[in-house]
Amino acid sequence: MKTMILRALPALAMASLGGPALAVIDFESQATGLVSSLSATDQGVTATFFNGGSEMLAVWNLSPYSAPASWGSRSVWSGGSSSASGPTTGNFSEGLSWVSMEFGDFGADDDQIFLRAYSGLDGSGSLLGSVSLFYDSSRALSNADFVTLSVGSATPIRSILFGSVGYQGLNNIYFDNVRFEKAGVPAVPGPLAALPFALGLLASRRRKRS
Ligand SMILES: [Ca+2]
Ligand SMILES: [Ca+2]
Ligand SMILES: [Ca+2]
Repeated sequence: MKTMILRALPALAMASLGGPALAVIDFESQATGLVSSLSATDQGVTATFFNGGSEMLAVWNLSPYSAPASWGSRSVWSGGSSSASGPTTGNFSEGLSWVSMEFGDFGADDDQIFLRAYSGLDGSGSLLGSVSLFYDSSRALSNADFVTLSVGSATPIRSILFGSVGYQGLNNIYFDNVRFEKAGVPAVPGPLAALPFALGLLASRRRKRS
């Protein structure tokens, strides 16, 4: 039994030093093209994105257009086949304490980019946070110029509404790297609390050996 605990210790210590894991949805495993909805899972939380109605999302490979390397080879265009008229929705299978997203496009239009968080699915319930940022027409992903919007809340976040008000007042912006933390996950992970005990055990075992 003690041997098992000792064997587990290095892994335990490694996990603790890394801190709480941050979920990241980077869309890299998605196929390019138009989709009515897009789902991805990380850290046990499934995120589902859609525009609703007949409006689509479009998965693009922006690397040939000199998008930032951190955007990889898959990103999502909120405007679908043309430009969506309303915000894009993101639903989460579990409540979150914090969510952030990266946005940008290739100049051409002024974009008022926004991210709003809600306690219910599909933008229902209480508005828990709202951020907005102006990304003028001179700014472009090809200059590694993107913006990151984030919202945190003590009440668990179950959905977000986001996008831009851009050309002709429509929602037309690329987004990528959706990061989030599950609600109720302590800042110090569980294994760290057990570490002093485990180290004490290790010390006592070493003393017995010597
Ligand atoms: Ca990506
Ligand atoms: Ca723009
Ligand atoms: Ca735009």
